[in-house]
Amino acid sequence: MNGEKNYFGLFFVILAILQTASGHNCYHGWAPYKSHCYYLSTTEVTLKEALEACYNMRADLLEVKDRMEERWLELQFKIRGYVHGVWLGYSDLLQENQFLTISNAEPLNYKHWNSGEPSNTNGREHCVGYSMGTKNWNDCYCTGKLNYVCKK
Ligand SMILES: [Ca+2]
Ligand SMILES: [Ca+2]
Repeated sequence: MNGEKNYFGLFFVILAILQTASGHNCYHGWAPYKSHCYYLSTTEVTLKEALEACYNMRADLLEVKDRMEERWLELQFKIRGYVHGVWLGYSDLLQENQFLTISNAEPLNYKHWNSGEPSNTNGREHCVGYSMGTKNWNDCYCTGKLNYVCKK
């Protein structure tokens, strides 16, 4: 009986060592960065489709924490050949020009708007995309199509 218990304990010790050695617990196909896992899309979709895809994978649409994380993401976008941009999990649909996180409706801690943005062009730009061209953020139509990242 005791021996069986010890083997069981040993199993978990080995598991813990393996996890520490690999440094993360991300599923296959998800990229690890610090304590998070990222699914980077291979197609461009609308914001609604991106939200649904992340929800189905029990993750949030990308919210960028700081410049360091954004730099890492920029490299991932480049490597994958993203052309236009990437959806960010923010919107000002609730109140114009008050951008909140879609996951928790909280104000943004980190922002990286392009100069002159958010512009709310035609009074209809209520979603946010990272632009591959300018390497920063722009408010845009929610019905456009961009790549997306799910984060958990
Ligand atoms: Ca707006
Ligand atoms: Ca804009």
